[in-house]
Amino acid sequence: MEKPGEQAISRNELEGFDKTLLLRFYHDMLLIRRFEEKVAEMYTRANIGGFVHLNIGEEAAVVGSVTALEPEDYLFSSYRDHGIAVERGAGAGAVMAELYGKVEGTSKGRGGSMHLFDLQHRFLGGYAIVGGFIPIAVGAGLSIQYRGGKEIVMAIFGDGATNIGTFHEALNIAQLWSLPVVFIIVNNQYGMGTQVSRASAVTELWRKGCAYGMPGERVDGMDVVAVRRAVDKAVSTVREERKPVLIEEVAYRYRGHSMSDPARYRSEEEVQSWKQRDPIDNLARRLVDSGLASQGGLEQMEQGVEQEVQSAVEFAEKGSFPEPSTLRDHIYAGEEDR
Ligand SMILES: Cc1ncc(C[n+]2csc(CCOP(=O)(O)OP(=O)(O)O)c2C)c(N)n1
Ligand SMILES: [Mg+2]
Repeated sequence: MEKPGEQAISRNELEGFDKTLLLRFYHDMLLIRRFEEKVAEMYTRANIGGFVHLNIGEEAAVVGSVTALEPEDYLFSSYRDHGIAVERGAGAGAVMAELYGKVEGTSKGRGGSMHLFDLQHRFLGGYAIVGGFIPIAVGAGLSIQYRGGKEIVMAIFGDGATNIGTFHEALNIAQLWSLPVVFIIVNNQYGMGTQVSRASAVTELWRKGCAYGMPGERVDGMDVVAVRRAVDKAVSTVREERKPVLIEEVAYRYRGHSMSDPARYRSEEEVQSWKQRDPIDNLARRLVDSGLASQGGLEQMEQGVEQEVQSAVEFAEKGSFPEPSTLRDHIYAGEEDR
């Protein structure tokens, strides 16, 4: 039963966000959820190989962060990148094809799950080394500054990455040289099987920016509106003042670290307690309560999303595997090195 005053609260929470944008948030989060569920299914059926890390549970963090960027901005992410690439515009079909190892994929079938890449949408990867790409994102910021550009860079990584040396080196240089980078930590509580409190001396991870005089904040990563509000603020600081900001989005991954992780290091009660705050259900309830959408309208949107995911699978299945003769194409080594 709804408590008195709840509607007014939901309206207030959604203030400043128009209906079109809120419905887009709902659509995009649902698309990521259904896409990832399909990836899990296709992995189990051995249509997808290698390692696969899903964004399920982190949809609000992905959508609230990535939608705050302009098309000319640059985006980097860890290997947990399917939802991020889809949200940036790479296309569910091209991302699925990459997971299938097909030439129609974002990296011509050579990268797979952890190495999605889409230059056209300025999504510069997909990196498998924890924390390894954070200095590369800072390098992109330096390049923008050097050219006198107006773009900014966003780097999205996990809680575990904040314990890696490169994170600290990157934050230091970004602040020292006033580089236009939004650093986003998706704190999903674990780095593989290790809880944040067992790996990090400081558990409010955004505070790590204080060591470098970098402003930041922590936000509820299960609430897409809260995420987008915080990231909007960070993006405008970075864009206008040309200096970095660190945001921590507190979320949870519902599945194991990768498809091969049975997640025995946490209790079912813990997982269920986070699912109570599911980002998609949470937004659906607020949309309906505030009269911005009807239950029927949301169900119709869900059918459309399922169709989009089905089309992505068909696109991937119709695609072709790279010809063995092209094995040495698209690599850095020159002709003389082959
Ligand atoms: C430098 C490095 N060390 C270890 C690993 C193995 N490894 C892969 S993912 C991972 C956990 C990272 O956790 P986090 O940064 O919180 O990201 P999440 O997977 O939770 O999104 C580890 C230790 C790696 N890929 N790179
Ligand atoms: Mg983590």
